[in-house]
Amino acid sequence: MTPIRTEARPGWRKIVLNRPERLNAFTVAMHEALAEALDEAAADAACRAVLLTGEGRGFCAGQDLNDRVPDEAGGRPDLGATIERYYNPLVRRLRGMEKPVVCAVNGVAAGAGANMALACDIVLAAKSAKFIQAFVRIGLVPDSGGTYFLPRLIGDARARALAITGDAVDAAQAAQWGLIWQAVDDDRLMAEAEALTARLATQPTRAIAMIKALLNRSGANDLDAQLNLERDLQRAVGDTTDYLEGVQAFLEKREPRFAGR
Ligand code: T3D
Repeated sequence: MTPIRTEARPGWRKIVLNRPERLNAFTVAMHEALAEALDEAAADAACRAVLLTGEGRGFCAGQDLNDRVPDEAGGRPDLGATIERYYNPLVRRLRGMEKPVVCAVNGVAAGAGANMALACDIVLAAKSAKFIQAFVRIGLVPDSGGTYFLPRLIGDARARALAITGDAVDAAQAAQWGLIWQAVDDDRLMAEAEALTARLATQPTRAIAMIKALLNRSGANDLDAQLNLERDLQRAVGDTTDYLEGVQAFLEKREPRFAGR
């Protein structure tokens, strides 16, 4: 069974983590297949939005711990090397992709699985889903951007408690805290996530790419630097066909037909 499944839809792609028997935990093969699927979506001009989700009852349980047993001589895996080679590039791919990435968290999201979801642009979760900073439960620290995303999304007090205790947060609480966009009834999750992704695929893609770039920089920039960046990107987006269409459609009192360029 292939660890990643991609479904092409009109204007967008659905990428499914596909190791349900292990709650879609990461192996090297799954990392490599996911990287390839994301790169293909990024490179395809006809794909203007991406939906990421998991097969089965879990979203993603982080690193597959079966791959972390010391070898017969007691040799330990170099965790820094796998972070460098797989997890950090994954977060950078999601954040850096010049199109919106929706995440439908269909079940438990633990460890790097939880933080991969937080790296996406808009996160919907089934009400039965849980987010767990599971790292401390096995003697590790949060990775995949957890210590970056958590305090920015939910504040220092909640970030510290979640990271230090490894306690689970359910989807409703996560939405109330601002960790995710919405908690959705389980039987509505996929329809709502697909409808949202399909809608985003009809929006001004270049503008969305620049919105992502602005928000990605806002945590590190001071106000002056951010104002300058807004000026520069507004100048750039003002040259797109979609901007002309947006203004024209407004003046003609009709819905815009954005081409994504
Ligand atoms: O290593 C590095 O390179 C550094 C990077 C690290 C990144 C990380 O993500 S570290 C964190 C790794 N993940 C975890 O520690 C989570 C481990 N899993 C769990 O704590 C629980 O499975 C869950 C809380 C996620 C879900 O619990 P529950 O009760 O709903 O399901 P379960 O029964 O525990 O799991 C179902 C099956 O999936 C089970 O297999 P079985 O018994 O049916 O054959 C279980 O062993 C398997 N599974 C779940 N998570 C993992 C896993 N197998 C391997 N690795 C997993 N992470």
